[in-house]
Amino acid sequence: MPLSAAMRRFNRPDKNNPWFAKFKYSKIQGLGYEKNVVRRDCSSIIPVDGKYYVWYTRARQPCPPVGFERMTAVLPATPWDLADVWYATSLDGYRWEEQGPAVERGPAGAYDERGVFTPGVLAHDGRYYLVYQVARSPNFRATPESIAIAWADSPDGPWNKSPAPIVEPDESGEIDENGVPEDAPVQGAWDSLQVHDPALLFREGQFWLYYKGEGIGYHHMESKWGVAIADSPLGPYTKSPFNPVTNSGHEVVVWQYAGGVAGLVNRCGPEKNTIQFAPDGINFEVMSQVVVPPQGAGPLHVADAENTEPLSGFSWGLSHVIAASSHLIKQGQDPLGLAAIEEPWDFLIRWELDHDRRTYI
Ligand code: AAL
Repeated sequence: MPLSAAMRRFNRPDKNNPWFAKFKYSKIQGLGYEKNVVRRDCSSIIPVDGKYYVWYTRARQPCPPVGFERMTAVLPATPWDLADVWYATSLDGYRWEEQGPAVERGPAGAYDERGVFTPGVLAHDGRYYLVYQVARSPNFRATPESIAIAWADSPDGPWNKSPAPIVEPDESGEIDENGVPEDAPVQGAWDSLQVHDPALLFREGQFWLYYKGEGIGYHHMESKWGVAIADSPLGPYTKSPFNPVTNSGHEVVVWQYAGGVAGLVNRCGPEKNTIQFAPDGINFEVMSQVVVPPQGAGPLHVADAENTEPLSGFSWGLSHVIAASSHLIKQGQDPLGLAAIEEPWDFLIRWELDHDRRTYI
């Protein structure tokens, strides 16, 4: 049978592809919708002594975000402004108990004065490491954001912060007095404005910190991922000369499989909504196209050696719902009753793989 080009591409049997994923979503207890409280951008989930632990951005805000033009010392510019990293535990992955802050904003003048948010976690050699975004004050759209780290001997803390950020934006590019990064007269590198969404993996005896970059002179939805590598968890981290390692992707979601690194590439760029795999951690290839993926997802962490299938390290977890513009509603699905929510307070839900592969939608 002759095949058109489109049908030759479609012929790739995604339904039988072990990298293909569909998702089911459900409400959870303890981290759900709450007026004036933002919960979003969770870490991966790690099991410790029979309990699941998760870390996430948490902000109590007096009003919905007012934007960068109107923000003040107390009025938030964005849902993740004026936030701290909190954590919660659960026995079953559905009923969560919010435990309180793990890492909080620093004092006036500190590199993390305005916000600590969007954490990733790594348990390694009996220690726990949280990597997260930090924002300085004042916080404008053009203020660089960096990545910092804190470590503890227990997942319950106390956490010891690094004296300085461990990954900074590239120094290229220039923004003019209008302060609009997209309109910058001199374009910078792909990660010259902000480095975001850190996720830390231990592989081949080194610490691989994947992150999202946004650049001066680019639209902020032109984000891509890079990686910075260190011999010790606290650094120093060196950015890979191959960066960026993806041409697409927003929040970073990575897991280990067969000695390589897999990732959910979400929301931004020509390869959005794909699962990709790099056997060497650098050279990512598209393995499948996925349907309605979770936003800001944190999967249950599974050790590399136990990941027998491509998606064993990406089987269930938490993710956030941007209440005001839920992608689920846009897709014509509203299993969580989001359309009824009046005010835009982001919250966490649970996702899991949907093994019904009969349809793509
Ligand atoms: C998220 C993440 C980072 C951004 C913002 C909060 O989805 O990509 O954390 O800074 O949006």
